Amino acid sequence: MTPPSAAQCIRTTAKRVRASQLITTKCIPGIIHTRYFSRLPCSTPAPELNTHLKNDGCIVLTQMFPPSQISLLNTDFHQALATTTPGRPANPNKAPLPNSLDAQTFGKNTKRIGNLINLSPAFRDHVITNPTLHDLCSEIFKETGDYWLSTAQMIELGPGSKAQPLHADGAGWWPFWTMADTEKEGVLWRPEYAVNFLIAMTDTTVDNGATGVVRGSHKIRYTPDVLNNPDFDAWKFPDDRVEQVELAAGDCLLLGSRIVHRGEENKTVGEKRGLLSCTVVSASLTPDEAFPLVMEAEAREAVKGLDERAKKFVGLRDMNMAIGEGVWQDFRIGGLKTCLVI
Ligand SMILES: O=C(O)CCC(=O)C(=O)O
Ligand SMILES: [Fe+2]
Repeated sequence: MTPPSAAQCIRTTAKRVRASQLITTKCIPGIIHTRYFSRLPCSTPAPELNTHLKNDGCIVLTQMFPPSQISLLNTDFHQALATTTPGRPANPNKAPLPNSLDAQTFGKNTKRIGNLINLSPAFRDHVITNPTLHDLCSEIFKETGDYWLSTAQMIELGPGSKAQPLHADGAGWWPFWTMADTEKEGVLWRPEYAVNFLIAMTDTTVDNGATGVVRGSHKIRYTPDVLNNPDFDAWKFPDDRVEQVELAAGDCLLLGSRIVHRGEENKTVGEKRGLLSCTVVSASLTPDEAFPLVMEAEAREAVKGLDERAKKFVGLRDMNMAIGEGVWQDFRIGGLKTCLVI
């Protein structure tokens, strides 16, 4: 199938928003949203973690980050959040969404910041180097090749913010809408191309807005006519199908590209729920943030001391794909590694 044109992509996004508007976010009293998906320690072998991710659409990695690293990250993030306006996307250059959807999507009292590569030394030292993240991504993306960071955003969900519209994160890239479902040895084969590591910076609870997930929604089959369907309703689920996944600070809820989910309502009076979202995509796709171009002198100097995986993760190395000659290549002798001197 021909990939959609830019105009089609824009229309798709608009439809996504329209569909999201139809979702009921009313809370039904008495329903307890505390069932759990697989909760596995980071010492679990990556192939096993990946099997759970494929089967369930998401998993919890327990204590992926120790308290000392969470504390350093929070110190950096709080400083940046102090001067951030709530109810806006992480990219301050973005125009507001149509029909005043900003508050509904980004949370009326929720702050989001991107540009963490420049804003946070702890993010550079401890997140882009995290061994579990890399071991698992190597396994998840091995069907297509290398992977890189698309965007990292700190989300501080403030009291009074309502639930987000239900959505699947992979929908930001064309394979979500157009990739055919293929059977391989009797099993549905869909190479994963985008995942979101939602890392808890505070404990997340049912009351303060722990992420809600729709069990089984990663198996929805989207038909090609979805691109032309103004009544798209695949993400409309009643509230009792949305299970909140509580996390302790340092845990990570890892979402596959197709699982339907949302940030939930923060019903507390004064608690802020902190979640660091790191979206990782196949290197065959374009990331949200242009890390190699936006890295300022301090960040550039700091990443020089990081390992090769971390450098590749933020676009400072040539990318190899399972099929084809590679992407993001430097054809000069030695490639990006030699020519960038980073
Ligand atoms: O805040 C959350 O719990 C989830 C956020 C999210 O799903 C998103 O922004 O894509
Ligand atoms: Fe999401």
